[in-house]
Amino acid sequence: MKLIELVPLKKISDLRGSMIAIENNKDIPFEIKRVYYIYDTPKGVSRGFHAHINLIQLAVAVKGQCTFILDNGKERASVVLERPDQGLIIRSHMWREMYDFSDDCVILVLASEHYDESDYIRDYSCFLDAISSS
Ligand code: T46
Repeated sequence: MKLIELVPLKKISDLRGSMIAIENNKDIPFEIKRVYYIYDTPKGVSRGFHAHINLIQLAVAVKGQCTFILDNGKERASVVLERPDQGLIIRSHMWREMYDFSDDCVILVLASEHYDESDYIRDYSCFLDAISSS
């Protein structure tokens, strides 16, 4: 499985501008149960630093840009999200860190599950233990 899985999102453009529609199980490989967005991130702030046990998500920079680092315990890779027509799939058991948010950055996240704090692994050594025993 590739660390960085980018999904193209079909842009519908006409003289009035552009629109993107995302449908369950069609444009993305899961059913959307939750939507949230991250914005107004102050300069120099980083977010994430956790993995999920079950959750799958799609992250889209609908405005501005930020850098995601994904880490499967063996390799790390980074990607700059900067296009509203491209989504990043973040699978379960994938450590994520987010850096370098532009002032105008808005990250839209579509999630496969409702919010559940018990699904988070917020300690990197616990993450390594979890993947070595899975
Ligand atoms: C992820 C990355 C990309 C809620 O109450 N409901 C929610 O749906 C979410 C996502 C968060 N929260 C609460 C939990 C914390 O008290 O909001 C607070 C901030 O969450 P967190 O520190 O986990 O935020 P990030 O930006 O580090 O991580 C978030 C998501 O939590 C996470 O699943 O993959 O964005």
